[in-house]
Amino acid sequence: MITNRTFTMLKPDAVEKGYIGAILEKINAAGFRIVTMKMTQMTVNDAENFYAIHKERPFFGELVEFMTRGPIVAAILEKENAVEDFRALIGTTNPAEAAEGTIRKLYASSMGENAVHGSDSDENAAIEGAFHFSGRELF
Ligand code: 3AN
Repeated sequence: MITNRTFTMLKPDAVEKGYIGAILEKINAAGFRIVTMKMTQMTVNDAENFYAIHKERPFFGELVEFMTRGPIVAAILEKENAVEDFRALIGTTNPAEAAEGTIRKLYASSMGENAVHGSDSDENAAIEGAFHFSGRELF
C-alpha cells in the first residue's frame, strides 16, 4: 500500500550540535507537514528493537551506542510520495557521497553519525512511526 507518510529521527549528533531548527526548516521548506513530533531518548532495548534488521551487521553495537547516547527528535511527516522524497532530501547514508544541499551533506559527519533517519519504505514508515507514537499523538 502506498501512503503519504514517512518517519524521521533527528539523531543524537544533530541534536548535540544544535541543528534541530535548521533541519526542521529544510523539512518544512521541502513541503512536508509535521503530523507529530517529540524529543525523546531511546534506551538500549529500544534501539536494539528499532534496528533489529541490522543485528548481524558489524556496526550494530556502535549504532546502538550512538543512538542511545543522547536525545533525538522523532517525527512523522506527510507529503505526497513522502518516503522517496524524504530520502532524496536527506541524501545518501554516507554524507561524503551525499548530493549538495541535502541534509546529510550539510549536517552529517560520517556513515555512523549521519544526523537524520528516514524510513526506506511505506511499510517501515508505518512500523517505525508506531514504535514511537500512539494513536492519540497523531494530528
Ligand atoms: P539509511 O539510514 O541511509 O537508511 P541504513 O539503513 O543502511 O542507512 O543504516 C542504518 C543506520 O546504520 C545508518 N543511518 C547509520 O547510522 C548506520 N550505519 C549504516 N552503515 C554504517 C557503517 N558502515 N558504519 C557505521 N554505521 C553505519
